[in-house]
Amino acid sequence: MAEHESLEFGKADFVLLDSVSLEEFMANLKLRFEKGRIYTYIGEVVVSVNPYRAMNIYGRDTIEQYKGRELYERPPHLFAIADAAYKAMKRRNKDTCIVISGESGAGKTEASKYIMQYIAAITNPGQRAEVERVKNMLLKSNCVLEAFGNAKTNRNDNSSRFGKYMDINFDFKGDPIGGHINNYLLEKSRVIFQQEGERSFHSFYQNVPIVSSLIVLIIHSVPSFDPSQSSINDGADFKAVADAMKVIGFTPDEIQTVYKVLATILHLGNLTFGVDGDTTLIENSKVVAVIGVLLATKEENVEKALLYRTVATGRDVIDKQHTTQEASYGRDALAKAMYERMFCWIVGRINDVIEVKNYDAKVHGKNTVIGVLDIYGFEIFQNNSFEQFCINYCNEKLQQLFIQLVLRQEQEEYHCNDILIPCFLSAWLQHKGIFSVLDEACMNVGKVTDEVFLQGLNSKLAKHAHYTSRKLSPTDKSLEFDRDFRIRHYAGDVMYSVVGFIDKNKDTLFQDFKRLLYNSSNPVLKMMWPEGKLSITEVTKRPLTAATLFKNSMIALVENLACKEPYYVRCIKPNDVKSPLLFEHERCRHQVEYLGLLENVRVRRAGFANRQDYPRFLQRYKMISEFTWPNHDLPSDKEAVKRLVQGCGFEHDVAYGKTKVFVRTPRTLFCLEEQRDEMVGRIVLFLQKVWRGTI
Ligand code: AD9
Ligand code: MG
Repeated sequence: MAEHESLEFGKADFVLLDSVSLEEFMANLKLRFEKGRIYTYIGEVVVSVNPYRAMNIYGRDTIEQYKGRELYERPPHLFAIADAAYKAMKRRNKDTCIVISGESGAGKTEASKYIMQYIAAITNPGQRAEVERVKNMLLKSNCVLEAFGNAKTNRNDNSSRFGKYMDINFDFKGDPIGGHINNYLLEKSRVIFQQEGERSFHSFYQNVPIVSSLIVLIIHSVPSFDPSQSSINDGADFKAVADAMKVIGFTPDEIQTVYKVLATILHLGNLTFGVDGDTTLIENSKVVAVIGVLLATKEENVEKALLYRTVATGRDVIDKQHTTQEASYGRDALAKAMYERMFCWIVGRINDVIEVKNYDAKVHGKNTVIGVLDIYGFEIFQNNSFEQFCINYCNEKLQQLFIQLVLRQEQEEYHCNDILIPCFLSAWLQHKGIFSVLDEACMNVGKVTDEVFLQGLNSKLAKHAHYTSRKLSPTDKSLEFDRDFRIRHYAGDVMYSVVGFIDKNKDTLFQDFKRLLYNSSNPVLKMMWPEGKLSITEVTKRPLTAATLFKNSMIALVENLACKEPYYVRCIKPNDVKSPLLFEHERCRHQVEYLGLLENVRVRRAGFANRQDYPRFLQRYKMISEFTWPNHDLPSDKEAVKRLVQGCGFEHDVAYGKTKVFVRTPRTLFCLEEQRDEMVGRIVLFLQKVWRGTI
């Protein structure tokens, strides 16, 4: 019996459970996890449980086993999904996408890397140099983006603090010829603040030796920065990142500028302000001198940008002095903005190198795409702020898309093939309104505070079943402070503190800083800040808020995914202590429920496990029936398929749509596959005998 059918490892597809109940689902998931079978199907969806240990299942030999195979021929694996997406793209010219979801630490980023490695391994059999170059760039880009966009959090030592969608473009031969990365909202506040036990972005720690030496060289001063609490091998990672940046084609000047930006941010962290009478001043002015050197600008320009703001009043332009509070706000905004801008610039530079150039579809055929989505997972921390709200909103959006694409799409397919299935869909919440209340609050003239925003939420969402706050539920003990509000997300209740929402949404960076950076004599830095070119009188437009930008980028992302053929990986985190042995039942059950996995199984079971159009089905199985091998004389392929199925005795498990045949359970497919294997074996044997002349 094939391994994927063996009971010892549980059911390889949840559709095969004897009955669909949460208990059975959980028992199967646990059994498989304990037996080291971390992947299980629901039809074509892969459910993955983070093993928290190195698994010997991603090597060259495993890749070979999955290459070109059908989904059900091998035990469940990410490679099978990657191969299915690849086949759909290559054989049927479909743009596909692989959406990887699950909460923080569930294994999304690791999965996305294995998928990319698989695609790289199975393509370019002709070893074309240009394709090899592209593949190498795509793989190397992961390493660079992780260094600058990931950080240790209390949920995950390598947590993605940005969302990433990567398109891989293929030519008519099915070889990668380029790609494009879209990045979504980096959690830049981490640059200036980390919760207890967390770290800033890996890049700061990896580059400590080089950044420090750079600073010592310049001014003999080292920023106070604590690179401790490292469970991560920063030294080795540094080498890998430096190498990857070189391979991608970052110039030495560009790499130096990156170090200088990191060093500047570290120094900004040491900068403090004081007052002397009416004058705001910088207490440690030596730091300003260092920053001036690092940014290739005059010390006095740095000082002025930190202490004054240029404002236009009618026709006059005046320098208005900051209060210490404003100056501190400006300093932090500068540090965050410099990091974010550098990150986006790095993504842009990678895109310059990997983007498809000189591709003429008329000459080369259609350029098809596989998209891989790896975002930050749903998260709840001790303190949750604007960033968590955006991250959780993003996860909510993707969950909605899953319902729409996987659950609803199945239904639609049966409808248009005149087959009806019952509806098991549950209604998930849509978080409408919070972003617009936030934007409204930010638009107010006069003093806008977080409290005003909270009042807005309280009045707009008072009747919303999924929203509450201390004001609305004064007796609720969990809402400890006046500033707290709580949202019931699909994946759990999250308490947010309203503090900082307005500032983070407005995301103001004084124009003076933009001009400072644009006027740097370092051309790389200057390039990162083109808008600094505008003078104070030319800047009129109010920039879009962070919430609006994020929401728009999410809408665009969802539209992009929705027009591709989707493949899903649903990741589950088995415990909170990163243990390879612990399957925390309650924790896993919660994830199974909110991911809608049981609904997924029900829809799939009530519907059909597999569907193929008649010619494809016939092509694959025609050798197992005397009525269809080598050719049939029936009036249509549909009739021929019916005849074939009758002959095999599977009629009870099959339904016939207008254009497609539907097979209810994978077991039937396994049997068909086995019979096919046997027949192919016999045919080969027969032909060998013919050739040898023994027949
Ligand atoms: V977050 O939303 O970015 O915070 P992810 O991306 O879901 O999160 P990640 O892939 O980073 O989680 O996995 C977390 C850790 O689990 C990894 O650093 C590995 O130590 C571990 N992991 C995850 N998947 C595997 C795997 N297939 N094999 C071995 C794994 N270890
Ligand atoms: Mg991740």
